[in-house]
Amino acid sequence: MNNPFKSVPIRSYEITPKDVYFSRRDFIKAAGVVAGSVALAACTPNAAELTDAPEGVPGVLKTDELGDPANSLKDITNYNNYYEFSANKEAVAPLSKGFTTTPWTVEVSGMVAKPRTFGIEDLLSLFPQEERIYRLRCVEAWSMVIPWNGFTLASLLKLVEPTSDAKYVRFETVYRPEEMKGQGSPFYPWPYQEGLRLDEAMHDLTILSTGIYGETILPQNGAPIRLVVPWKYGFKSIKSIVKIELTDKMPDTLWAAVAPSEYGFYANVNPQVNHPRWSQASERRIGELSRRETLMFNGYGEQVASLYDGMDLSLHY
Ligand SMILES: Nc1nc2c(c(=O)[nH]1)N[C@H]1C(S)=C(S)[C@@H](COP(=O)(O)O)O[C@H]1N2
Ligand SMILES: [Mo]
Repeated sequence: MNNPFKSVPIRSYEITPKDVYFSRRDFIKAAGVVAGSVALAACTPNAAELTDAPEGVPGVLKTDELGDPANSLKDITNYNNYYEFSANKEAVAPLSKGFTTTPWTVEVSGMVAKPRTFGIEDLLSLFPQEERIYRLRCVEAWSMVIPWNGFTLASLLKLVEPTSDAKYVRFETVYRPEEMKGQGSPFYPWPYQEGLRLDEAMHDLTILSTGIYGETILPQNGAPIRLVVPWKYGFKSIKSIVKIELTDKMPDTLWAAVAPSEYGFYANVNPQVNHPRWSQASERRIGELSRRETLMFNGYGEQVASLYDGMDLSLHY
């Protein structure tokens, strides 16, 4: 075989239409050309990227508001950080297969006028589902573009009516060591927990997600419900949530407990503030060969920078 990458094992997510044939931008344009796009779809391993197409009609690649193509469903569901299952990103999908997600309840409590426990089906029927195509920037300096389905966290919080004392929101992942072998590790303070300041939680960009690419979200991505905060490092986007608590104290977080000098409470994506062990100035977009420059607030600065007016973001990392 005449494989130029012979000496290097190639993972499927590193093979993109660009490597195979021509650029993804040309690919998007070509999607309008029936014969061309069908031929290309046939020779690209990322054919799952073709979405929204009625049967027999060539699909259109989903893009975020910067024009960046969404990652394939295959990449999104096979390269995951989910330490409850494994610290190996490629092992999470097989290990989380069959994880029990029904029945499932989310308890919303603490400093609220109307505490309530929701069944997952209540959440799906109470709040209209939207699609949000967001970049997810992992603190480990890789990123993906993911078409989420979900609803704003604000719509849920408004329903339970936070009291005037509430300043923060604390989130907790399910604790189920029988099904999640990683929770047997003594090196982490389980269950996973995370937190947001109340104004961050109420921001319209902050969503709870129950789906990806219009399909029910899979266990590896945080089924049946997970947080997505697109201007923060991925670890803030806590998976498989069972508890949401309004509080007046800054919540402890799993990663800050493990390594406080590396993982702060804010965790805003910031190319100027490096991780103590590596640079945050650039990132590897899964599916691309050359690195990209990391954008301040992951490219959502226009919407969120004012939340941090007057704060020294190198101190409040
Ligand atoms: N409960 C829980 N939530 C979690 C994690 C985890 O290990 N456990 N990993 C976080 C990290 S580091 C990232 S980058 C994202 C990855 O989300 P994805 O696998 O859906 O892309 O989930 C976050 N949420
Ligand atoms: Mo991450």
